[in-house]
Amino acid sequence: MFKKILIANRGEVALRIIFACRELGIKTVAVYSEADENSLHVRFADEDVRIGPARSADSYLNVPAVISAAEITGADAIHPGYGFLSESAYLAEVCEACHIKFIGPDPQVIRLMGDKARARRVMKKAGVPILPGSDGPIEGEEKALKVAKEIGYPVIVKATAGGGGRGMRVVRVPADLSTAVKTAAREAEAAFGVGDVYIEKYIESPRHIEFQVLGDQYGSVIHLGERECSIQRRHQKLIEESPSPGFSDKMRRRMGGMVIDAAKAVQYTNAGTFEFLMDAAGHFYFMEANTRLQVEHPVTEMVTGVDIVKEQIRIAAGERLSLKQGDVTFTGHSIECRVNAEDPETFVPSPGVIRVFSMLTGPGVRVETFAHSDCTISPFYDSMIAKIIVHGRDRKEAIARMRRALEMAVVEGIKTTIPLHLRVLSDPEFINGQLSTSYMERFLARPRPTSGRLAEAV
Ligand code: MV4
Repeated sequence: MFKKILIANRGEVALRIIFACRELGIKTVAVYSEADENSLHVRFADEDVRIGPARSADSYLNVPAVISAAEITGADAIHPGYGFLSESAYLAEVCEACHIKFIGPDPQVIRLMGDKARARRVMKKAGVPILPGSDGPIEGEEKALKVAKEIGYPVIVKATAGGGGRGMRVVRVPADLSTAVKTAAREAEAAFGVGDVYIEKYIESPRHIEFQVLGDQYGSVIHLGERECSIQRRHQKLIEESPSPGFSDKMRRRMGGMVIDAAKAVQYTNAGTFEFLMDAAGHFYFMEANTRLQVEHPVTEMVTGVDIVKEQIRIAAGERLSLKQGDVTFTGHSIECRVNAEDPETFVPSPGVIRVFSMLTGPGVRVETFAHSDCTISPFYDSMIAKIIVHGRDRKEAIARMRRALEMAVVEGIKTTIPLHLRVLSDPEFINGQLSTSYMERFLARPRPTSGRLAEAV
């Protein structure tokens, strides 16, 4: 087992990784930027190294600085968390060269999944359903028109290097295809330095369902079920849950089995997430795979009882998976709300000093946060300040617990998205589990009371 792990991240996920290390008896090294000197991840790590100025590009994204910090402190592994360098095949390669274990999949697997067109081909070969589309990157206008005609409109043009919604264009008529391909390619070139795009059949208002997998270095792979992540706005997830409402055990076994085969086909190790789109008829199609720990991993932990971060560390250290597929059970229902430092009406970031911060827990309530009274929320980083995660015997109890926890949360000094969460959690459509990726857009477009008792109630 590792003696010392460097955590190449900040915020709540850095703390989450410190918790796991402490429980495993592993020493920790925090790295931090000038803006994070007084952060809790620095306070609770055994050692800390300042790696640069506030801007992420100069600190948390600086590979030489991160590697130097690991060398200086004698860390034998690096956990990248999520965001920042978590899906950098380059960091994983440099770690290999420096004999520091990168806690994540091998660089080749990270690189494969980073190329969405290649990942599509590999998944298809492994027997995972994919949407009809181009076999690889599109070469030329004629080819694009030919493929689109074959699969039928609407189609979606996506960047091979994309993900998270950047460099995407929906095309409904052939006349718009050429412009869409060009603008998507230009956007992709600017954002990722790779201008390749591919085409897929477009699904209207799909559900976003993802599967958590764990694979060890001996070829064993298990899945921990699905997460429903359809409640998002502009590709930022707001609420996630597990199980997905209306998802059957049969479906979980079927999709889970496919995901395991797919992970085995690419010799996947460590934690990973396979994302799918599900159409109204219940058909599902592979979208992309994320080669990192995800923000929403706690909902899976709550229903399975598996500590995903500890599993990641054990796997990277060369241990076998601590459980077999047959040992994985799914109990009750879990929901996560991401609390962001944003105006709940306009979503404009609301950095500043939190004067009073309190998030009471209680039965079936878990809070993951780096915030506390008198802490400063920096404008330099992601606006997520806390995750409230609940577990209940069923979805109804989970919703009631979440409402209670949100109602009793106190955050003074900055604006947060808590009022928005409370509105969603009392919406009959949400309560009935009528979810899709267009839910939030419709929800936000709906007229609502601006004053009076009803407005005060929500
Ligand atoms: C799609 C799609 C419909 N059809 N692909 C958005 C993020 C990127 N990773 C892929 N995305 C989508 N791909 C086809 N063929 C709809 C989306 C999409 C979406 C997906 C998941 C969660 C939220 C979304 C919001 C808008 C569009």
